[in-house]
Amino acid sequence: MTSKKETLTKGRIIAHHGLKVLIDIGSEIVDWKPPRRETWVVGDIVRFKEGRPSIEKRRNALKRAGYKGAEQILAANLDQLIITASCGEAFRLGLIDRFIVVANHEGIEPVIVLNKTDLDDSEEKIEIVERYARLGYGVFCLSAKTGEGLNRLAGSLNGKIASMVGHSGVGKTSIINMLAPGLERATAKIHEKTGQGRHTTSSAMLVKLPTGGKIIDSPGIRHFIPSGLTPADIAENFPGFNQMYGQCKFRDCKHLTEPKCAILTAVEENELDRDLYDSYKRLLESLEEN
Ligand SMILES: Nc1nc2c(ncn2[C@@H]2O[C@H](COP(=O)(O)OP(=O)(O)OP(=O)(O)O)[C@@H](O)[C@H]2O)c(=O)[nH]1
Ligand SMILES: [Mg+2]
Ligand SMILES: [Zn+2]
Repeated sequence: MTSKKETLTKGRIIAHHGLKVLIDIGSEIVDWKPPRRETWVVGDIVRFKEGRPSIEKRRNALKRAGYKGAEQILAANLDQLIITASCGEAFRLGLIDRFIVVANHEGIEPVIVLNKTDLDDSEEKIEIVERYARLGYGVFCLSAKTGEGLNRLAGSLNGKIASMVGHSGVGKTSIINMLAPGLERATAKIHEKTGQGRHTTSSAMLVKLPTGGKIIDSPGIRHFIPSGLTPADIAENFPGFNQMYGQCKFRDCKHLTEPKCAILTAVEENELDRDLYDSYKRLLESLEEN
C-alpha cells in the first residue's frame, strides 16, 4: 500500500469499509476515503490522475427511492441483475417486477434465480417463476444446498458483472459461497417463527468468481421503490408490456382507464397476466405515495 499516489491508475470499488472504500486495482486492493459530498458505490470505476482519484461516469446504476425523495445508489456499472427468490418463502412477484423494470430501464439484463429447489414447495414455486421465462427472461432454478443448477448460473455470469438482490434469507450469500469456494462469507438461518431472514449481509461486496465474471453480494431488501422513473418509464419497461407498448390510442396513455388502451385490451383478452397488470398498478401507486 506504499506510494499509492504514484502508482495507481485505475480500479474498481469492491466494498465499503467504514468511511473508506476498497478499490481493486488489479495487483492489490487499496482503501481510499471518497471526497465529502460524493457518493461512491460498489462497481464504480476510480481513475487516479496525478494521485487524485475521481470516479468515471457510470454507464448505469441501481437506484432506489428512500424517504422524502432521498435516493440510494446500490451499485453501478452492471451487466446483469440477478433477482433472487427462494422456495420455502412466500415471495411477492411485485418485487421481482420492480427490479425488472429498473434493470430494463438502466440497460442491465435482468435474470431470475429461484433458490432452495431442494425444499418441498419447489414444484409450485418453479411454476410461478416460469412465467418470467415465458416473457423471455433468463430463469435459473437451483439449490445452494445440493449444488443443483449452479453450473448454469455460473455459465451465464462468465465475463459479466452482476449484482444479486432479493429478500433477506433467500440464500444470496450461500449461492455466492458455492460459486466462489473458499470465500465463506457469513450466512444465517432464517427465523423459525417469521420465516424471514436475519439481514446477515450488511454491506455490498463484489466477489470475483473462479469460473469468470464478478458478482456483488448485497444486503437483503424488503421493499424496493425505483428512483427517478416516470409512469411512462415504468410502462415502457414493465415485464410483458413490450409487445403492446406504443399501440394505445393516446400517446400519453397511463393504461389505467383510458379508452382503446392496448394494455387493458390485452388483459381482457388474457394475452397479458392480470397479476402482472395489478403489479404495474401497485407500482404506480407506490410511486405516487412516495
Ligand atoms: N434448504 C436450503 N437452504 C438454503 C439454501 N440456500 C441457502 N439456504 C439457507 O438459507 C439461510 C439464509 O441464507 P443466506 O445465504 O444467509 O441468505 P441471504 O440471502 O444472503 O440473506 P441476507 O444476507 O440476510 O440478505 C441459511 O440458513 C442457508 O443455509 C438452499 O438451497 N436450500
Ligand atoms: Mg447474505
Ligand atoms: Zn394504454
